[in-house]
Amino acid sequence: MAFKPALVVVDVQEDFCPPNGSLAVQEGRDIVPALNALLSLPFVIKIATKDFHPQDHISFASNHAPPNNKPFESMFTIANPHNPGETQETRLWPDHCVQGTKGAELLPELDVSQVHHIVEKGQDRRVEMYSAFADPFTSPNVTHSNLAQLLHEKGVTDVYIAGLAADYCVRFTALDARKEGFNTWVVGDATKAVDPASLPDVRKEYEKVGITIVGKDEAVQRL
Ligand code: VGL
Ligand code: ZN
Repeated sequence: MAFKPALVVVDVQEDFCPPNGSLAVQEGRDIVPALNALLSLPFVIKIATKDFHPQDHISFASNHAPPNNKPFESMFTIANPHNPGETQETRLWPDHCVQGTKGAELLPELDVSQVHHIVEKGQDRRVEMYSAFADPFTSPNVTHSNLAQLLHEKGVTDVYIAGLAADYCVRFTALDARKEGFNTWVVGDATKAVDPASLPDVRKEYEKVGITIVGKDEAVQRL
């Protein structure tokens, strides 16, 4: 099968970056030159995703009662609205990427002129949605983006994923890309993590399912 690569640039938004982001990932802004280098390449389709929450989103610590509402620390059990027996433990966050706010905007230095399509995710207040494909519930999912359909329609064989954050939205987007049957590549030096200490476990998870971490230069050469 011919090599038909797609690029997915995940959540390169003000709230995930210093200096002012509410959920700033350390050095989050520093990956933009690498991302712009990737964006200049002839991928079949280049996609950017945006975390795009309503103010009452379930992942915001501010929407929960004390004492279990500490951003970054508290966990919350979310039930699948379609199947209340199915639950997910999720981490609570500071308010971030609220629709219509500065924090939800893509970084102005990101070369969005190269982006063909933007996927917004996390709009359903009832569920967390790290993956750009769907929320984590499986019986059934509560919300889907049209991303899998779009990539399949374009005949994509390989999905290259970069952006923020390596241990959350990049990770779950990569896992779902693999589940959709794509050869899946995470461009490691074009990501940054909320918890860098978690990255060895993320790497093991990728190995198990056949996701490969590549360097940006390797990705550039391949294209
Ligand atoms: C993300 C935490 C909460 C991400 C989104 O983009 O990795 N992390 N929402
Ligand atoms: Zn979020």
